[in-house]
Amino acid sequence: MAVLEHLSSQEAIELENKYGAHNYHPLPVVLHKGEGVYVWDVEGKRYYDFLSAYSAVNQGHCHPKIVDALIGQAKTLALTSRAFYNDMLGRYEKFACEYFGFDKLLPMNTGAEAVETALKLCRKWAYEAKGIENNEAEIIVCKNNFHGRTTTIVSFSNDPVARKHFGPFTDGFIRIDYNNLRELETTMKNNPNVAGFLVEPIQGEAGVYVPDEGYLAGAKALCEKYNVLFIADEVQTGIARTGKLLAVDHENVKPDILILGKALSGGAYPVSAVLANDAVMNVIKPGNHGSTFGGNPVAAAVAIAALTVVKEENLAQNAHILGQLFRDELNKYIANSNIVTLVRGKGLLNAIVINDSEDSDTAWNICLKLRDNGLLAKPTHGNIIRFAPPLVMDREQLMDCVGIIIKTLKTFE
Ligand code: IF1
Repeated sequence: MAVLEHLSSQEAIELENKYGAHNYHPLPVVLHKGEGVYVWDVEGKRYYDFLSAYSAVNQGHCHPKIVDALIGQAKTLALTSRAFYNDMLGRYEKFACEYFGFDKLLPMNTGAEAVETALKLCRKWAYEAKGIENNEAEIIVCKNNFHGRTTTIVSFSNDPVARKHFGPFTDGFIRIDYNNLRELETTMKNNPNVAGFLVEPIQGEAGVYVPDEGYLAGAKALCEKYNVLFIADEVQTGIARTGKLLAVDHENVKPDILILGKALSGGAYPVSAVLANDAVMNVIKPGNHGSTFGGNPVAAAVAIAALTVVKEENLAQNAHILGQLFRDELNKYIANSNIVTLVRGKGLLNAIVINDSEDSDTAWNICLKLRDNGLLAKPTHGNIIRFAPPLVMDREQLMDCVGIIIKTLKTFE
């Protein structure tokens, strides 16, 4: 079979099965093309994408402005490494620093790399600015967190599937309950070696778990009180997804360290970043950290375009309005439903909880039926289905999707 020969869904799935490592269990649909809020499978069937590559494609599939930036820069200069300067990185750094309101940016590629970068930055700040004794720094994290898949990041996960047989693990993390300010304060008070608090403003993988109002602002105030860095992982919640540019903006919180990924590129390219002010970022010196691809000219051009689209198309406001509509419509249905217990979320990051045990396959079966009805979503943690469409959706399309979702749920009542 020639590599470029047309494949059926079945053939494509068999190839991945035979030659790919089995580190995923995808929904059986083979996608070939995307545009805006839609994707098409290899047989030409069209679907609404209600995952958006886990919120990487906030700007919609193949956004022409982002694709143009990608192609134009790829034809001019793709990679220099950081051994030399390039004429795109500084432009992008200035653009992003002004856009998010920070002094400096450190460019990486994937979300997990950016989280690792933030952890290293926090530790170095702890020893060189806060004055913690070498190797004693602790970083507080939350139960049921998801921050990526490196050995250090899985060290402080409590997901047995993500952790089992990947030890020995990295020390220096204290895990506390999410959404619990009292435990956060006790931990900081009892431990002078705490350097940072790493938190997702909404826990995505945990099932779109939204903390109480005031939690983020309260946590930030505690960080100030105990001279601890507030590290916001906005890899999934950032870039307009929750109805504001950043999810911390809902509580007017400014993180000491901001972690971005995914939609920073609109999904066109792996681009991640860590932002901080000088007092923190300046502890990093030449040789301390880096990446061959981080800050490459293509990434810089793509990120500028992707962030420009977010503002030009008012994606945060659209996510806010459509998200409210989505939850209102689903709540009307849920009032008389036996199969769905609740809908929760912010902006266009939402989830429904299916009324069945965590190990049941009901949510999976609902997703298969949604697929048949032309909408793609994926269960998380057994009985929860996440709904995160591209933010370029319009009201009519959203109502069409609500119709598909309710029609599908009805067949499971
Ligand atoms: C997978 C979830 C989403 C993230 C936060 C860092 C990263 C992620 C808050 C790492 C990545 C992903 C990765 C993806 C599944 C996914 C996910 F279901 F696990 F929770 F988005 F909802 N911080 N999230 O959510 O970024 O290194 O992947 O670029 O397949 O592992 P990455």
